[in-house]
Amino acid sequence: MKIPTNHPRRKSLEERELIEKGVEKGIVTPSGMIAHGRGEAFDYLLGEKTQPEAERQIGAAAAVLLLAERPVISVNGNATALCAREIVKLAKVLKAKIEINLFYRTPKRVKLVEKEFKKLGAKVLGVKPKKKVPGLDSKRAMVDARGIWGADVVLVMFEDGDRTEALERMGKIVIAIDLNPMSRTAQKANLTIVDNVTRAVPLLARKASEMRKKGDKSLRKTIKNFKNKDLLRKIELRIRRG
Ligand code: PTJ
Repeated sequence: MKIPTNHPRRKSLEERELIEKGVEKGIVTPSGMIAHGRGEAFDYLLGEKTQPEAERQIGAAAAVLLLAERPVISVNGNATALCAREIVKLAKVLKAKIEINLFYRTPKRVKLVEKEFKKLGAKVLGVKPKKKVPGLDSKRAMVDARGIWGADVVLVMFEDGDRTEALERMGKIVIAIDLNPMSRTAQKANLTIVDNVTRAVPLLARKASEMRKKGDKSLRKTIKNFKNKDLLRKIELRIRRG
């Protein structure tokens, strides 16, 4: 389908196409379409734009990631289909590693996701993970010894909640990007960005690139008064009030 350039929901339709193509290629799992639909509904309620609260969350996330010693960006099928290029750019700015972590993990899907990142010149971890996150039953427990296993800060998206909690039990700081401020992931993460990954990831890269010139003291000041729950409540109210 050719989407007219002046279509009011052009961006959202383009994202839907990326997910559909991802499913055709086998990168996105069929349930990923349902996850995307959930996100689309919340994005619609948020006016399909980055809200002021999300801008604050992005600023704080940039500071935490820049202060991290071993940051890792965890990617799944949906994230790959929607914004692999932007994830690679973000990883470069943050000097972070990228690790594949799939809920519906199959060797074929892992290869396909790896290939997408290879095309962009990026090396990814998590292809043959040997470590297991304690207390997790799903395949999401499988992590790379050189990546998430030893990371101090993990950026997650399209998460299922359980892993966020399990990673925090391991002493890691978890930053989540999730359009639903009420989801378990959003509520459990140390820092949540309530925005569409297609906007949040490039904004985070831009913000981190601006902020990396600042010293650690200034970065720490950015996160000093950050209260995740307060901002989540504000965004929830924004959605409820319409
Ligand atoms: O790991 P995979 O590739 O095997 O796939 C796992 C899926 C995505 C199927 C699995 O993690 C899943 O079912 O996810 P959920 O529980 O539907 O959670 C996805 C969350 O991401 C929901 O809270 C959505 O609101 C949110 N979401 C959906 N689309 C976006 C989004 N958040 C940010 N940006 C989006 N574009």
